[in-house]
Amino acid sequence: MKSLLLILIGSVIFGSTANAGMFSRSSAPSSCRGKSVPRGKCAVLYDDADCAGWQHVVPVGYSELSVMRRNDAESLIVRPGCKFVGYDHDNKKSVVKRGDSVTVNAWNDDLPKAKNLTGKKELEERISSAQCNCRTFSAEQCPSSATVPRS
Ligand SMILES: [Ca+2]
Ligand SMILES: [Ca+2]
Repeated sequence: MKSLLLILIGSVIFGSTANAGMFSRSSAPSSCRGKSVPRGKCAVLYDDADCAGWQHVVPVGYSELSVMRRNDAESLIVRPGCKFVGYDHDNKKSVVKRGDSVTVNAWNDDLPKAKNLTGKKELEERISSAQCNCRTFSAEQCPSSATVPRS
């Protein structure tokens, strides 16, 4: 009877650990917690997954990444009320010439959206330019910085 109880407790602990692992993978990347989109800005790109390495602040509107930063970003956070579209190529005038795109949409969110870019389809280490727009405010009107919650 006692050994059965131990097995039961063991499986409960194991089960909850497995769930916690799944949860952290499907929710915001853990090390993005506490990271902020600065006042007046739309999003922040990071060198590595989970908001690690260099960071590049993305303004509202169209912008291009510097030679050092393009084809290198692997995660990002987007201000709530904004939508980020990253493109494979850069071209100020033609959206078509920007090639493949990845969208991270926080348009209807109350909190910043954090995402790891995974694989070719999500333009992992491929983003060269970005179009970032916000719902209710221009760059000048962006409120204070927006922070990913720690829990
Ligand atoms: Ca990188
Ligand atoms: Ca590219």
